Amino acid sequence: LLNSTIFWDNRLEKAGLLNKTKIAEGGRKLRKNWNPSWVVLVGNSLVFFKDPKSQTPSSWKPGNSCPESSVDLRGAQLQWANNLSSKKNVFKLRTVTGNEFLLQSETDSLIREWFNTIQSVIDRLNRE
Ligand code: I3P
Repeated sequence: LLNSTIFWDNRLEKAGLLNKTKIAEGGRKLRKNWNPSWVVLVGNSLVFFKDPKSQTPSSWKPGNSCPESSVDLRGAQLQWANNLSSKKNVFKLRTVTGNEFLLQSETDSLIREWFNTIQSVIDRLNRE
């Protein structure tokens, strides 16, 4: 556990609570289902954890908690998507496999930070 914790700490870019809904799976449209999600940007992946009420910044680490899903950011596309929701501060993440997520926060500065950080990881992967 200690080694895997150190591994995660070294690759951790960002973690926090966002509202999330998946809107497409493999290009097929899904019905929205907004839920708060503990979101962790680590290495080349965005990892989602359920039940944020039981999550703390230490409890999502390997061995303590099981991720709900994870997204490979290589080749992914990010765009602001306030046209796709009645909520404010929404952006869309589309993976190469055609999975699409909306992520949202009521806090303007927070959602901008998430957008910029995820975009910088995508840009880094595109340069590799
Ligand atoms: C949806 C729900 C979503 C809403 C969506 C509704 O209804 O209200 O919150 O998305 O709007 O269809 P239901 O619960 O009956 O599925 P936003 O909150 O993002 O606006 P949409 O169909 O215009 O995407």
